[in-house]
Amino acid sequence: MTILEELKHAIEEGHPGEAENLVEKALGQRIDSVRIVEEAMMPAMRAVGEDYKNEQADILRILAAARSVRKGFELIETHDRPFERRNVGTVILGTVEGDLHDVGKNLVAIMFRSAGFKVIDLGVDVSEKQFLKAVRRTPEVSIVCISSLLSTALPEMEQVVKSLRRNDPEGKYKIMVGGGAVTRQLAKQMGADAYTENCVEAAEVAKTFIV
Ligand code: B12
Repeated sequence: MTILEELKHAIEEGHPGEAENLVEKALGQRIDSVRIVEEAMMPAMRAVGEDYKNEQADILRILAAARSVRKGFELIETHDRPFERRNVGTVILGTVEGDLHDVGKNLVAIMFRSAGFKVIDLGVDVSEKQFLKAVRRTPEVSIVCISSLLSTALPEMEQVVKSLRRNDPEGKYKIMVGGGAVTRQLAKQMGADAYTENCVEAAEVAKTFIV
């Protein structure tokens, strides 16, 4: 088994300590953080999500898997900090109010940081007010990213998009939306500038917004 296969397995089985060691080992071997996310973390969470859907995994296993990813990306974040010095642009990111899912959002943050963006992560359950406060406090912001995994949180997401737009008549920042509950069509209806299905594409599209 390659180290990334071992990591994927450790996440799927929900072993945070092991996942942390393997990420450390992978970084030590100079394996790029984008590959760690793309080839181990994303497929592992996808597999656990599928198992959950087919009732082959319970909430405890999902939480253990999510904790394993978190442990891993805490390490990646410390490792990738020098990237921020490139400062391609500033991104504000958060999961919308009512929604506590953060695994996907955190992977988005990693991808953006690896691409040289400064990321201000507002966390989960972020209200419209908090998004607005963050953009007002950050005049250099180039992109606002909103994540939602719950269909029930979509009206709130739309509200945040509309209110961010009203706040920015000159179009200084772009708005990107994503997460399992969002589709390209919904994103368009909400008036977002972009939607992508995964975090790797998200960082690629974001780069096209920076001139
Ligand atoms: C893990 C999980 C949990 C964990 C969350 C742990 C955590 N810290 O995040 C726990 C157990 C706490 C949980 C709770 C709940 N969950 Co839950 N959960 C999941 C599960 C299994 C996996 C989600 C995940 O981490 N996916 C992996 C990541 C990597 O994928 P992702 O988030 O989609 O992100 C990727 C892309 O979407 C994209 N992306 C993400 N954000 C953004 C943002 C932007 C701007 C862009 C461009 C891209 C982007 O990049 C990421 C990487 O490529 C899904 C099932 C599934 N198959 O998705 C259900 C699921 C999301 N949960 C669901 C539900 C209903 C709930 C609960 C209400 C309880 C319940 N009945 O299960 C609560 C809600 C709590 C709350 N208020 O938020 C439903 C949602 C249904 C719906 N459409 O509304 C799902 C789909 C399960 C299901 N089939 O019923 N959950």
